[in-house]
Amino acid sequence: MSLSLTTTSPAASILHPATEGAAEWWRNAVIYQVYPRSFADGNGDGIGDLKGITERLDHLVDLGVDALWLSPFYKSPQADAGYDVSDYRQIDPIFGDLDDFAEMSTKAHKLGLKVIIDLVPNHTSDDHAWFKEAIEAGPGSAARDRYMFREGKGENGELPPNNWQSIFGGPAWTRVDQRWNVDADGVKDTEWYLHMFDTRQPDLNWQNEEVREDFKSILRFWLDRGVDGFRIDVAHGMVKAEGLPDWDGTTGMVDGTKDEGKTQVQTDGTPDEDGSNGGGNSGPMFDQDGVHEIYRSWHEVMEQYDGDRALVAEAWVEPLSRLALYVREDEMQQAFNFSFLTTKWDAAAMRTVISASVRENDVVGAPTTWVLSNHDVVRHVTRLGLPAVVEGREMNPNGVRATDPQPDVELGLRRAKAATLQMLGLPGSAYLYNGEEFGTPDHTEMPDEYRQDPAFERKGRTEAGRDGCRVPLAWEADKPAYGFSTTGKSWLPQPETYRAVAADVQKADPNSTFHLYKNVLRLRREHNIGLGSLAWLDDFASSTEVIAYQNGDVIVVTNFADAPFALPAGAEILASSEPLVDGAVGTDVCVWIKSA
Ligand code: ISL
Ligand code: CA
Repeated sequence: MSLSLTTTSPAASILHPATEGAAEWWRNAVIYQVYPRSFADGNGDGIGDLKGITERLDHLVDLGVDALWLSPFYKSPQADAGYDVSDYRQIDPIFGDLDDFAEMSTKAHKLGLKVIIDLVPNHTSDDHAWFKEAIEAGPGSAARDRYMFREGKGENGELPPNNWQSIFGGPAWTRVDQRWNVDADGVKDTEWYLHMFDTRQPDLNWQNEEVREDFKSILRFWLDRGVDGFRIDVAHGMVKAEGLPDWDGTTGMVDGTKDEGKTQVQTDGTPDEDGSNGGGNSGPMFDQDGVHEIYRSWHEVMEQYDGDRALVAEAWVEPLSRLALYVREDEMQQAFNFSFLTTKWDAAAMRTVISASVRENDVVGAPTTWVLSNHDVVRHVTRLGLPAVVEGREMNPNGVRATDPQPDVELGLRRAKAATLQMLGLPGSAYLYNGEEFGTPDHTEMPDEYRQDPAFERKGRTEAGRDGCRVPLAWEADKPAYGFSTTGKSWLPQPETYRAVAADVQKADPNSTFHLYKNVLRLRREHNIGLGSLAWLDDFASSTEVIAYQNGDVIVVTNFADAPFALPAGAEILASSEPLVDGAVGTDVCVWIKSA
């Protein structure tokens, strides 16, 4: 039997009013994340670069996005794929130079695209001049005060200053003499330094005035070069609790088990009423109130420039009411909604997290920043195809490898397309991760010897880590490295499955994932969805497994039920994640229809 419409007219519960009049561009923008290493290789060395990006910018216009965000391209020893910066005012030679950046950004602006770059203020590389100076200068020096150096505990300082663990695994402290022989004068350097990530990523001391001043100057350096905004890495981590108290939780990457009170991003994807599903970091190293003062000061810097420049927070913070504090009027403009990203594929769970997101952001007058995939998580096309997805653990694993349960590829793609349509119909801004418009999956069988994510080794090879979602993109099915580079080189191996998701194959097929994305992005613009409103149509269907909301003149319906859902006769279909069968919306399908 198929599910049907209720006979009474649908009652709407209005959650979010439309934004009136002209608004800043970031309120409704669709922003495309370019992962520079993996987008396009312009010089054949197998690593993506700025020249490659410039050459492929037309694709972003064809797709129909408003802006691009580039993951870090700064000078870096690449111990964490560039999230370990040794000079914030230089481009790493593997990506090009400042002229290549200017060329890329000029072309992007000519094409009408805004450019957001990544800023990494929580930590530097151990190759940064400041850190080298700190090691040289020794305990008590002004140079050491820029970082988090402390004496150890125990009789001879042999124990770390506290029990914090690195997000990437292992202790969050390294003792200086474990790495450097700086006891020339016969005195051992027994201070420890804090690194919430890799040993090569020392945390900065944000109580230090010089650190604060320098980052404002870095903002200006890039604002002067025309960037439209910054994505702020680990935006919830810069300020640590006074006294650096011990913490009984463990720390880690996103992980599929829910465990209250842990710093780990552990979630089974079931949100509470406030939107929390365990997908946030907590503990004395995260989300301290003092961090907001920094963003207020950055807001003032941004204000001095024209054109509504924007800051977007990468903050794994829950509940959503805490996350909303980052986007108060005098702070940042956007904050990635990771509670949404980590929510399982389930009608009630989706409805709960969407409601909480919009409600909490409305309190501070900010748009919600929707996202389903990025360079740190299993791509949603793969994630949603994993077995036992609704039961928990496999929902948000830290990577998938050959020995793990493999995804159902067809189911994953079906659900991912529905999830994307459901997301893009919502008011607010949305981020896409390069390749998702082709249905690009993770490489879930990458041999371990290729892995480069520092978390893989630091976790004792117990989790695959993030390399699977970072594989270079496929552009031309029949070219070497699927057109990623001219030489066939590729810094991570591409699986055979990438042939079907190559851009040229996708663009030639009118029924492809690419054309679905392109069509929906066009509709989103035409119907002013991003600045629109959200009203749940409570009685749209007789089953709670079918959820429907109205945004302006568009109704978005997602069917999570096992049975097909029959649309009203004559319903005008604007877009559908899968073709309808006899006018009915199948299981795991999302449709956009025109409201009567
Ligand atoms: O575990 C998390 C997400 O899976 C978060 O706790 C954590 O905040 C996140 O991993 C931070 O990521 C960012 O900073 C890292 C870098 O490796 C990531 O690529 C970047 O997105 C360190 O700079
Ligand atoms: Ca290259």
